[in-house]
Formats: sequence, C-alpha cells, structure tokens
Amino acid sequence: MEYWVHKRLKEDIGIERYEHTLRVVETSKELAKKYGVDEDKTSVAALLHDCGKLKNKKKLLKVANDFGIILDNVMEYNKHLIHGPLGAELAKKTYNIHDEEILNAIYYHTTGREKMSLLEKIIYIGDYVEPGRDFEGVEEVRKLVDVDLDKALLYAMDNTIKHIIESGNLIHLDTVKARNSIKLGME
Ligand code: DGI
Ligand code: FE
Ligand code: FE
Repeated sequence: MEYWVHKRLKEDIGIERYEHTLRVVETSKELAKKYGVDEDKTSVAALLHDCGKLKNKKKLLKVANDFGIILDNVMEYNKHLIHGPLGAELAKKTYNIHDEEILNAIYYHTTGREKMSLLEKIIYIGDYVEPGRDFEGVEEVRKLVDVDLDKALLYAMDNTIKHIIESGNLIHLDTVKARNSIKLGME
C-alpha cells in the first residue's frame, strides 16, 4: 500500500497498534499461502483490520456516529467491539477499499460470524497468533493452525469465550454464531 496509508494508519491507531498490524500482515500472508488464499487481498485486509481502533476514543465514537453505525446492545456495553464495523467503514471511505471480501474480513475480525470465508478465518487467526501475542492458549493455536485451520479457530474461539465469561463481559451473538458454525462444520 502507498505511503500515505501507512502514515494515516500510524497517526490514527498509534505506533504500538501499527506494529501489531504489521505482524498480522506477515502472519496472515503466510497463512494465505498455506491455505490458498489471495496473498495481496490478505495483505490489504490485515493491514487495515484494526484501522477502526482509533486511539482517540472520543473521536472513535464520534466517527462511528457520523458514519451512522448503529450500536447493538452488546457493542453499547463493550465499545471495544465497535472497531471492526468502524474499520470496515473507514476502509471504504478513507482508504478506498471496495472489495466486499476484504471489508467483511475487517468488519468481523473481532467477533467472527456464522459461515466465515477463508479470508475472514485467516485474518481472525492471524490477529490471534501474530508473534507479539503471548496470552494463555496461543501456543496451542499456533500448533493447530499448522495442521487444521478450523481446529485452530474453534480452540481460539472457545478460549476467547471463556475469557469473556471470566471477565464478566457480554458475549456478542456473532461470537457465539461463529463458534457454533465452526463446530458444526467440523463434524
Ligand atoms: O484489536 P485486537 O486487540 O488486535 O484484537 P481483537 O479485535 O480480536 O479483539 C480481541 C478482544 O476482543 C479480546 O479481548 C476478546 C474480545 N472479544 C471478542 N469477541 C467478543 C469480545 N469481547 C466481548 N465483550 N464480547 C465478544 O463477543
Ligand atoms: Fe481488532
Ligand atoms: Fe488486531
């Protein structure tokens, strides 16, 4: 992507989130090669996956509102979840991306959704296992992803749902649907 994209991204999300993003690009590209997904598309989706995670949280809410993004009750409760839908909107309007597959991968990268595409799965897992991550269970997901993408996804989603429950938070319906859909697809 052109220089201005990187510059804008760095300004909007901050240097640490930007560096995380670059690691997600590398990790996702490797996964794309392994699982036969278009590497250029993957690269764009990964670069912009967190473009909605504006470091200025007041601005984040204002921009989401200006774009007419309607918050459901779970997103209202946990504002962190807005950055996926907001990212997809920014990718379209600011970064001029019109590929629906890329926009969906950005939109659903935090929760996942029912019947995820291969690109959506790769961005979800790339975000989860990039080398900067060190949360509990990540090593297992790294091992699984070498063997079976869906097994890796199910493990990661189960882990995330357990973590959400332990922290007393709300589980988004798309998170539940994503998990069930992967589970059913495996049997
Ligand atoms: O933006 P990143 O930090 O790179 O990663 P992300 O967009 O995957 O966000 C990960 C966080 O999102 C993690 O703490 C789990 C949380 N999350 C995922 N699904 C849900 C959720 N949090 C709530 N409350 N509800 C969900 O359904
Ligand atoms: Fe994110
Ligand atoms: Fe991320």
